[in-house]
Parts: sequence; structure tokens; C-alpha cells
Amino acid sequence: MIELCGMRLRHRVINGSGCFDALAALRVFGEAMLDDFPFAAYVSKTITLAPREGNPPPRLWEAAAGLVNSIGLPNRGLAAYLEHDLPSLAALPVPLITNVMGSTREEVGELVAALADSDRVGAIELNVSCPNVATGLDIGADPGELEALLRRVRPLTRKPLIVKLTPNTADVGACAAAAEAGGADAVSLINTLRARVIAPGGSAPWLGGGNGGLSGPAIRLVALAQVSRVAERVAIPIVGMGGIVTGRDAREMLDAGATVVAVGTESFRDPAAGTRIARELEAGITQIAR
Ligand code: RRO
Repeated sequence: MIELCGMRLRHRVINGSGCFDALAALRVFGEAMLDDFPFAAYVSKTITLAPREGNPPPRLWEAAAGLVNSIGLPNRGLAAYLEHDLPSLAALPVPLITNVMGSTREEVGELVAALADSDRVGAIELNVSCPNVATGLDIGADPGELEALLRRVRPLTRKPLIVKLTPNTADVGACAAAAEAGGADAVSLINTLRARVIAPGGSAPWLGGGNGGLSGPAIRLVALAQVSRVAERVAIPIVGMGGIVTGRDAREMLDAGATVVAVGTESFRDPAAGTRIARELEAGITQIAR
């Protein structure tokens, strides 16, 4: 058993937010999926206070060794999450981490307060990869902004707060240290790297949302560098992710300072990747042919 912020995990592999829809998987694969659930904890996709449609298509672009997305946070909003998704997600055989995003400190506070007393929620992950509409600063890219957010929401819950850091910042170590100073229980990183796709044969952006975020093996070595930088700056646990495909990749992320790893893009290719990577990691398989 592994311990992460008081949650007991069967192994060290969880999912990256938004990269595995457990409720859709249940519908497609049936209850059998619960017997061999691929992750040791389940991180929900990001929810916001109000429902959102998300970005216009196209939303995805397959790049060399990676994926660029501009999904734009489609979700049914907090009320529908509490009423419909949370009871279903509680049936999963692993702890639930609910991921939330708001564009002001007050909005994030409302989301945190609404989850604070739910015994179905094991921890809350704060997605800070968005601008603060009140200050104009990118919340997760600015240490002062990030510490102020944590100081505002920390008193609202006793549940563990995990801060999902953005790699699109000058100094990810300073951002992690600010999150810790504000009272975060853990940090998770990296979210996607800002990226732009040009329409084939044209000069305009391909994705309906304009820019997107790059994930997958293309970013793994950036993620390793950022996790090791963060590990030098904080004492709280780190959830490391970015391009992990094999047990060896996971091992390298743990060696860089992560306590737990998350699998994101690889789960789109293979929904059972979490189970495979956890087994490879536990078997100590370090040389795996790609
Ligand atoms: O929904 C998205 O487009 C999205 C989000 Br909220 C995020 O945090 N990271 C990402 O790559 N896409």
C-alpha cells in the first residue's frame, strides 16, 4: 500500500485528469472493469461552477509522439456533478480526487466548499492553468497569485488539496513552493505545454480554440526536468506525469522525486495502460521495447 495525502493506494499509478472517462468506460466495458480498475486513485475531469460547452471543433491534433488538445473544459457544472457524477464515481473501487477550476479565488472557494464535506471525495485537485479574470494574471504561472489562491481556499476544507501545476511558467519550482506555502498538501505536474497547430496547407491555427496543449511522449523529458526541479523546492508529495508509457518511464519519474505517477495520453491509446504500467513498475521491468 502507498499513502498519498492520507489516501491508501494499491499501487503508484493514477490517471491524469481528463484522460480517462471512468463512467464512459463503465458503460463500454461493463462492471468487469471494476475488478481490474487501471488506476490506484481516480482523478475526475475538471469541473467548473457553471456548465460549459467547451471549444468548437477541431479539438485534437495528433503530433509527432504527442497529442495537442484544445477541449476547453466542457462539463455540466458543479450542481450536475454533485447530483449525477459523484454518486456514480463513488462506486469505483479506488479513492476519488475531484479536479476543479475557477477563474477567480471566490469561484475556486465555492467549488472547494461544495466538496469539503462529501465523504465520497478523497482529495481535491486545483487546476490552476487559467487566468484570474479579476487580476489578469495566470493563476498557476504566478507564485504570488498561486499562494493567495491557496490562502483563500485552504481554510474551507480539511480535505487534501493537490495543486496541478502548469509547465507554462518561468519558474515551476517557485510556483510549487508558493503552493506549499499557501497550504497545499501535494502538487501534481505537468499539465500540457502550450502549443499551436497550423492547418495543413494553410497558415491559420487548426484547432477551434486557437492554441492547444501538447501531451504524450513528446513532453516526457520536459516533465522529468520539471518534477526534479520541484522536488528540490518542496517537501510535500509530488504526482508526476507527462508522457509516461512504460514502467521504465514511471520509474524515472519516481526517481526524479515523484511519490505517485499519473498516466494521461497513453490511456487514450490503451484504456488498460494504467494496469500494465503498474505491473511493469512492480516487476521492475526497466527495458521495455516501445
Ligand atoms: O479542457 C482543456 O482543454 C484542457 C484543460 Br482544462 C487542461 O487543464 N489541460 C489541457 O490540456 N486541456
